[in-house]
Amino acid sequence: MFEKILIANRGEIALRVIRACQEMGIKSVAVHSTADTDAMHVRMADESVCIGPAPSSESYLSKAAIISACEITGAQAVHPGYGFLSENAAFAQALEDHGLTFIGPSAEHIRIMGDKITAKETAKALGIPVVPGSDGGVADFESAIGVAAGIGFPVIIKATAGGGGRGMKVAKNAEELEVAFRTARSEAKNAFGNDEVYIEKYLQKPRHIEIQVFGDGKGKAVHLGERDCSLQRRHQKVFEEAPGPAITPAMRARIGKVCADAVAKINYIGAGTIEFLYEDGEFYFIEMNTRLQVEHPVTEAIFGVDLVREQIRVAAGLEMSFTQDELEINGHAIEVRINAEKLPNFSPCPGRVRMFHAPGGYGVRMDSALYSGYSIPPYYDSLIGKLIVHGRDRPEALSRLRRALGELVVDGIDTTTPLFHALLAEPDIQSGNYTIHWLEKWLANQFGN
Ligand code: MV4
Repeated sequence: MFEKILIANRGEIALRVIRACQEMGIKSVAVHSTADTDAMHVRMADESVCIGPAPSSESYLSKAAIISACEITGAQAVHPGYGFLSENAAFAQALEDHGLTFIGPSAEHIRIMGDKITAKETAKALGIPVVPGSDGGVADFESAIGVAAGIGFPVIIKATAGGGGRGMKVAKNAEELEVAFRTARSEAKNAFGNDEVYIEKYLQKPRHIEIQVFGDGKGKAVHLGERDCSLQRRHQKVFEEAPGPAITPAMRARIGKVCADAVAKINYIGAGTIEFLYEDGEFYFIEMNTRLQVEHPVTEAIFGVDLVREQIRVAAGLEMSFTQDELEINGHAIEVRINAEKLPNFSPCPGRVRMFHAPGGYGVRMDSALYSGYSIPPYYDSLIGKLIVHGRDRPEALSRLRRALGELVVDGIDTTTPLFHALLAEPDIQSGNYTIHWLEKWLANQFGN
């Protein structure tokens, strides 16, 4: 096992990894920018290294600075958290070249899944159901029309180098396709320096369902069910739950096995998430994330598994500490993202937190790096906490969430907390009746924006 791990991240996820290290008897090294000298992850780690100025491009994204910090401190492995360098194949490779372990999948697997066309081809070849569409990139409008004729309108044009919803265009007919195709290509060129696009059948009312997978890198893999992350605003998740309200045990077992078998076959190591659109009883692969996700705690809650501990174990060459047969769902979990943002426009709201009080009690977990008196710097994303509740069933989780939100105090700045009080009053949220479009429509009705 590693003696010392460096955490190449900040905020709540850095704390999450430090806590796993502490429980495993592993020393932790925090890295931080000059804007984060007073950050909680620096205080909580055994050691810390300043790796650069406030902009993440010169600190949390600096491969050289992080590798130097490993050399200075003697850290043998790096946990990247999510965001920053977590899905950077060159970083995973650079660590390996320096004799360090990247706690995550191989550089090759990161690269494959980072290119959306290659990811889809790989998924398809591994037996994962994909959205009907073009075989690879579509070079000209004539080919685009040909693809649309085959699958039928509406279609969606996506940038190969895109992801997370950037560079997508929907076309309902041939005229719209002509404009959409040209715009999508030029926007992709501008945004990603790569104008390759592909085409898919546009699903009109799907849910976003993602399957948590975990591999040992030696041909064994399991799935840990799904999360329903359909409640998003501008491709940012705000509310996630497991199990998915629309997913039956039979559907879970079927798609879960397909996903576990697929990642086993490629000797995938560590945590991964296979994202699907789910409509009318069918799953359609869209992307795979080769990292630990923000919403991993809802899976941890219902399966009773510490995913970060397992990531560290397999990275060190140990076995996973469970088999598929031992994994059983217990109850229902919900996570809400507490962001330093002012409603109704979700404008970032950094600043000094006069008072912070985390909710507690049975079935409540608050992952946050806040403390009373802390000043949230303006340079990084606005997530300041994740409130995760676990109950015996969905109604109990919802009641517990309402109760826990009532205990949360973040004084001095605005947060997204009022949004969740309002959502909990909605019959569709209470019944689990929502798709990927529900939240944006609801927000437009509430605030007319
Ligand atoms: C789609 C789609 C409908 N049909 N693909 C958006 C983010 C990116 N990961 C995939 N996205 C979508 N792909 C087809 N063929 C609708 C979306 C989409 C979406 C997906 C998940 C969660 C929220 C979303 C909001 C708008 C559009």
